[in-house]
Amino acid sequence: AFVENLLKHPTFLSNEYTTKFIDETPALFNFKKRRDRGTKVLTYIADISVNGHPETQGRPKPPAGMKPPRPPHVPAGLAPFGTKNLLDEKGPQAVADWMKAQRRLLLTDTTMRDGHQSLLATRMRSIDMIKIAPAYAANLPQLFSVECWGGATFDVAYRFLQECPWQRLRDLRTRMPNLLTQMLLRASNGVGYTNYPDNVVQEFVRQAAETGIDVFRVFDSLNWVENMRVAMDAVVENDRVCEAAICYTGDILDPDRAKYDLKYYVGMAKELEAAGAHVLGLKDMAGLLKPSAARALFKALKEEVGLPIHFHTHDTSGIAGATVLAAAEAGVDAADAAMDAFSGGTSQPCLGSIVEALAHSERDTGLDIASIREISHYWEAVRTQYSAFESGLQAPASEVYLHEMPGGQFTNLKAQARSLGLEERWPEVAQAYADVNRMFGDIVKVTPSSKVVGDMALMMVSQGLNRADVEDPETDVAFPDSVIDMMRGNLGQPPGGFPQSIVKKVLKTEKPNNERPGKHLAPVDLAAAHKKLAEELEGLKTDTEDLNGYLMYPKVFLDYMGRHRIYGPVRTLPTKTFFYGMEPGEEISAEIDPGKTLEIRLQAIGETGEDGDVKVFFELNGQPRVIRVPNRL
Ligand code: BTN
Ligand code: 3PY
Ligand code: ZN
Repeated sequence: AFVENLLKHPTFLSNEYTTKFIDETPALFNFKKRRDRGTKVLTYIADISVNGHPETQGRPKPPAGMKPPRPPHVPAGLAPFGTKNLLDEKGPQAVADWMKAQRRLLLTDTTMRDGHQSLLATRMRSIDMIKIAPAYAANLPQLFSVECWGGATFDVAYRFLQECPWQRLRDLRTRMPNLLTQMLLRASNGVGYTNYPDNVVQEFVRQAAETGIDVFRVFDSLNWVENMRVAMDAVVENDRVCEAAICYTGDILDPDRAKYDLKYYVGMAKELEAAGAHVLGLKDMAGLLKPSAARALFKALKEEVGLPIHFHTHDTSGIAGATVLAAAEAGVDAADAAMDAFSGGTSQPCLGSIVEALAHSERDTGLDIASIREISHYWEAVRTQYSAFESGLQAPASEVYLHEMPGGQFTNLKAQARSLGLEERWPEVAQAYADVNRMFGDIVKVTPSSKVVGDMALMMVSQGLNRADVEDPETDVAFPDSVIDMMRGNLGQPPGGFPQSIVKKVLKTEKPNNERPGKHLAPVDLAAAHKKLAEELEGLKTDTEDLNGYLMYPKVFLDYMGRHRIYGPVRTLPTKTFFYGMEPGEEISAEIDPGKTLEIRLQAIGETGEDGDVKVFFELNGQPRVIRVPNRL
């Protein structure tokens, strides 16, 4: 019973697990008088300094004496002509044509999205991105794009980092005016884990385009083109680059995996071309594409499809660099890589090494390696601050070819297995994951379908069930909610549908919906939703960015706003302060508005009083301030 409850707990289901004091203590929101932003930020620092941050407690600490990351100096406003200028001047089709005309291999830097999503549980804060953005603009104008938004970053920003994802995008946009910004969009699942009504997806794309996204990589977690059209059409309608992605799974070289063969991929590519994509994405989310398979696949795609092709992979196996080079040889137009300090393992292959490997060759990237070293040096210092979120994965893992887990899920599922006491039995989890995949008919596994397979695998291992037990009509199996939801058809249909036998076993007599889920979801009345949001926030003014956050994640957004009222603009704090508070005698500054900086000095932390409160003594811009916070330790 314990395991089943845990498996169904929403926090567990969202793949995130932490103790969140605030969310569980509504009394904290009963503030009467309004307090200024300085006081709010001091309250946050005082609380963390006394009680610690719930997410870093008991986790590895950054080294004592760690210096704040120092971005390289670049002349203000330097932004040589780049891909974004091309988009603004000539539109998305011109960008696609230009891609195809390049001899060099174009590169996308994923550090600000998939890099930290895959290595640091998506915990990188905006301030660490914003500070380096001008160096990208000034020194790497030859990049195809900077992937910096979407995927899990949206949800994690509100939920765990106490910051607004839209503001992050706006800040990056202004500091990289010459570079294409790129996001990952889960088609009808938006940046969430379930299908949304069509007009919610459309409104989200409209807002993302307005706030600053140029390239939308759109994918469906079951490779169902039917389920991608609404998102794709919205991107095209907003005059942004529509990169429609095929998710790669299986192995085209393996005759036993004939479901996903070369013909399958070429067929889907043609469907996406016909559906209006400007660019074809090949999204190898687990890093399964082997070098010789890449040669065959990209050769065929280049011959059969007119679109430029953009390759995304993960280095979980350790061999992704070779695959990128093979793809380059076969004529792929663009590839993803992460800056050196955020590359390798479950992240993307190493950007600097790809640049070096191709230098003086036909596909020379034209990127300046000295600038890459300088920027990666900065990222190295950034990464040090987040040691609490490192997964501890020490070496490449050929095991990925067995389980086929996406980069972002691998370490996450390992951590979940650990928290269920299954750490020693990881090989069984890996095998169960592979077995569940076959039982579900061999499906694409990527957010959210990967989570469904992961939930099922953990359930089976913890309950000692194997595939035969699950499939046996005589055994009663309590399936995780996510499995029931997927078999109902709420994530859409995989190629060929789900096997009848498993659908029957999961749904019993209930009939699944085999049509596009969005077809049956009533549109949301946006004006009414905005009114409801205003009521929830007692009249606080919100804009359409807020509304879009609320539409994706009502509770996550409202909780964020509740904490924002108490703690104010904590996104402006240095990362060390955000996660560890301050020491007596320490001084920091936080720019809460352009030109308005708080100079904060923590003088002393008092004893805990009779009432359980602690007085924390600060100087704020030279003025003494005392903040009381409860001692919860
Ligand atoms: C979260 O992880 O819940 C978001 C960050 C805000 C957490 C604050 S820190 C001060 C207070 N104490 C807690 O245990 N949570 C909140
Ligand atoms: C996401 O959906 O967040 C992914 O990174 C899928 O690979
Ligand atoms: Zn990825």
